[in-house]
Amino acid sequence: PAPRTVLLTGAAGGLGTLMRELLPEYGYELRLLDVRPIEGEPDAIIADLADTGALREAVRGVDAIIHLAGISLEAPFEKILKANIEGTYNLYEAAREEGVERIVFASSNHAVGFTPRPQGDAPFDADALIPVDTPRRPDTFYGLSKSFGEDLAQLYWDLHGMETVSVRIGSCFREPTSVRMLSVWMSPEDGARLFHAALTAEDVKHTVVYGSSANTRLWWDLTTARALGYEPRDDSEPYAEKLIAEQGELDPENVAHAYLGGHFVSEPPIWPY
Ligand code: NAI
Ligand code: 15L
Repeated sequence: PAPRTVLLTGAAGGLGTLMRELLPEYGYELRLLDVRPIEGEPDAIIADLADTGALREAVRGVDAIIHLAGISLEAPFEKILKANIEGTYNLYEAAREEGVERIVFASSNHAVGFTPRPQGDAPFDADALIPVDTPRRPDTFYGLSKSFGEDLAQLYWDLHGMETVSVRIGSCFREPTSVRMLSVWMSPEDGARLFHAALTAEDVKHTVVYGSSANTRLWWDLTTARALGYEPRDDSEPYAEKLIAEQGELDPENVAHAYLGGHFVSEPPIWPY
């Protein structure tokens, strides 16, 4: 049966807020968790991913988990270790102990951020698109923690039969705000479509997918995402003219434009907390 009750970790964050708006339309009952309180959500579970007792209670009885909680930018290794590496392990252990069989893991393009982007004119040929099995090349400790999360998911499938869809999200915001985002943008509505597909597709084992809309300037291969039943409907192209007029085309000589991870490879944004 399709999962109904879903634990959404990181529910106070940007993507969590978007998914709180969009996922109930698909019939999900969301249980919310974050270390920060969520305005207007008095029933949300306020807990740190370090709190194994709270996690155990939070996952009890849910059909699936969408795991968004964690540090979403670059940070000192010790902080990434605690929130993203140990935190994700703690969540998987709680899920294993409570018999939760499906997790959707918010991985990131930064797990492969040091992969050179396709060069030349978009749209790129299918054989130029970056496949999901490209060697992982994290661009930050942050990206490294997402690489760990994907391996953890594989281990929990192989060892315990727990299924995960690891979604290497591009940039999921209301609108694309940079020329790079024209290639990696995932509209919130397509994000909800992809999470729904990841929650309901059968027999996913551990599947890695890229998370983006069907952008004209797409850099990566959406085949594994589409195989889950995901049909993206949006394309960043209507934003292209304005963004390129403001920012110029991507410059092949600029290191911050040369890789999938964009400016994360040279000047990553730092987690402010
Ligand atoms: P965000 O920073 O807005 O939200 C993350 C949430 O996790 C925050 O509300 C924060 O309070 C919570 N959190 C952090 N550490 C925690 C801990 N130890 N215990 C419990 N909660 C904790 O990030 P955003 O943009 O909403 O991203 C959500 C997830 O998706 C993150 O895992 C991020 O790495 C991933 N992602 C997001 C992308 C995007 O375009 N928004 C792109 C690629 C990946
Ligand atoms: C991410 O992984 C970040 O969490 C998000 O804030 C964006 O910076 C995104 O990648 C991106 O690559 O644009």
